[in-house]
Amino acid sequence: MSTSLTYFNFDASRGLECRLALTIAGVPFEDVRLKREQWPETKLTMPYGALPVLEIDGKKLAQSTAILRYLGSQHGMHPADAWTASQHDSLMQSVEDLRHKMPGGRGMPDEEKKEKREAFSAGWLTRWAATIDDQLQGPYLEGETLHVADLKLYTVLRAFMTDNYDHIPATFFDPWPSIRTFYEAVDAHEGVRAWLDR
Ligand SMILES: N[C@@H](CCC(=O)N[C@@H](CS)C(=O)NCC(=O)O)C(=O)O
Repeated sequence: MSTSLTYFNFDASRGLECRLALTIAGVPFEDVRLKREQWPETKLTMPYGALPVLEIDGKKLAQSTAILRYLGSQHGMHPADAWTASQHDSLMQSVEDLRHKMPGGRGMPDEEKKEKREAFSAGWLTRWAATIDDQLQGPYLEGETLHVADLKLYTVLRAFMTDNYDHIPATFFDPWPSIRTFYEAVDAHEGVRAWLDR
């Protein structure tokens, strides 16, 4: 069986969470990293014209959450119980909401970005954090067992914790200690470290 994961040449966002899932599931895969200049032409060949795309024996699967669910179901990293699985899906979808709602696209003047991000963090993001905090059994979402939903949540939190967003401090999640505990536990997971420190 030949497996590849195509994404851009950086370890973050939707590409990182899928690479982590493949690595931790123990699936050998080709880590295809596109250069920006390769994208316009490659985009035409990808379902929905976006990345990441998982390819197994010539068959393509797009959409990061679908990729994670597939890998999780195949490798014991997505709950077998339908209700619990749906709770994980719901959380993963909320991570996608966060990515889409984060204000401050390329070219936005800094003053406007500051105003929008401060309002976003005081409002939508605060509510999101409280909702996530409520669900974490500790250290991971479902206790001691790592699931693909943990990898998606970790990946989005990592961008905040590593000070990736202007005007939202890396300490933003400090009022929710279980989020910090969660983040540190996934960050220290041997499979996550093996990938990030390689
Ligand atoms: N809903 C999709 C979103 C995919 C997406 O927007 N990917 C970005 C990179 S993270 C992308 O391909 N951007 C380039 C483009 O849309 O042309 C998913 O979850 O995979």
